[in-house]
Amino acid sequence: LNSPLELYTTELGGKTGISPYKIKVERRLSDLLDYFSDREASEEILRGGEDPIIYEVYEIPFEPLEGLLNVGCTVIYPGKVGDEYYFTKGHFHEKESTSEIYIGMKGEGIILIQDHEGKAVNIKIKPNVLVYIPPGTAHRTVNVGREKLVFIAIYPSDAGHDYETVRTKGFARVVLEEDGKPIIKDNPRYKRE
Ligand code: S6P
Ligand code: ZN
Repeated sequence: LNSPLELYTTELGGKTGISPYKIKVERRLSDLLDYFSDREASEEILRGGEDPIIYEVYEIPFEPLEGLLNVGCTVIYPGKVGDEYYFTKGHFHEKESTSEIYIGMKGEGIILIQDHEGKAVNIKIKPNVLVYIPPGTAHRTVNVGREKLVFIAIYPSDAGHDYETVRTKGFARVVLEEDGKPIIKDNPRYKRE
């Protein structure tokens, strides 16, 4: 990890969105089996001997400490499982008071944002758009384009990530391809609290 007392710079752009970075995380279809709506479609792809990369995250993280900011760059590949576009798992922050900033770099996507009651909004992300994600909300990013979706995230290093709520309850909305275009629908499988 970088020392939080030392200044650093990283260059924006290129394949990894930031360079240099410290940590690379890779998420493949097999990591996301509980997340995509069409489980049968997921298993079909895996049975075919493929386990495609869905997204990568390149990070410059600090230890969890109030006042420190982590930077991460997410690269979501273009693609679908059944009719559903590739997306990130999505999460709430464990520390409920923490917010986050996303900055679009490449490609186009939709951020699904919802609170614990399931009140949901969706917002476009693309180059030169900055999105403020308020505290207490789960966020998932969906790549609805034909190229990779690349965006930078800046968030408190002590935010913590609660993946379990989204894994078990799902998101209130899904983004599907219909007639070659993305449409946002209520998720029939969403388990309201
Ligand atoms: C972290 C921030 C992003 C995500 C990344 C991957 O707070 O929201 O860096 O970690 O987009 O998504 P996920 O849901 O797998 O962490
Ligand atoms: Zn987050």
